[in-house]
Amino acid sequence: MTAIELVRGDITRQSVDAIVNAANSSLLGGGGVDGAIHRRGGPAILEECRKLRAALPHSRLRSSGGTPIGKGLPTGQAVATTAGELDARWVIHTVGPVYSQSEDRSGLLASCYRESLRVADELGARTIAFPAISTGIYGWPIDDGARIAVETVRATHTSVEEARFVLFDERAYEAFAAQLR
Ligand code: AR6
Repeated sequence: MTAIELVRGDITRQSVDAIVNAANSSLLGGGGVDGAIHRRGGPAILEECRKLRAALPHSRLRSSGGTPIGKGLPTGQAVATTAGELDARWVIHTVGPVYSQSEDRSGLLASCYRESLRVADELGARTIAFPAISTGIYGWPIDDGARIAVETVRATHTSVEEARFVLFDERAYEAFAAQLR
């Protein structure tokens, strides 16, 4: 069984086998966790992201601004790159769904956690650090985001021994702690 741990802090400071990035379909970087990971991890991560992206099929998705993203990783999927200068072996990039009040996208959010663990298993990672995917720029309410995160990791069969949720602020930490109680 996977042990679940909660840490309040910065995910780029974690020492684990794999750090999960809350990326976007372009895999070319962004703000939030994504920006922090590329900043601290250095250019090797972006270089591998570009190569992975080139091998992806063209996506019909558009960015939130309406621009076609071209080649892209579909929402809910995950891919791995080097962790560059981070204290980890891999970064697993996953694309969370943008929160919608009119459409239930919770299956896609659960898929991010499940697919990240599947990729971690393929790599042989034993420890993994997750951010609260989609709960920042993508607008997912933190209590619901925490519920989906904890339920999905608990329900996923994996060889990962420790899953650490790294929460940036007290509010997010409390939301996850409530799910573990
Ligand atoms: N360590 C841990 N958690 C963090 C950190 C950090 N260094 N920085 C922010 N958080 P977000 P999303 C928290 O916005 O909602 C990017 O532009 C934050 O408080 O990083 O999935 C991508 O390129 C929040 O609770 O990811 C995409 O375009 C959580 O991490 C888009 O943002 C996730 O916030 C993805 O949006």
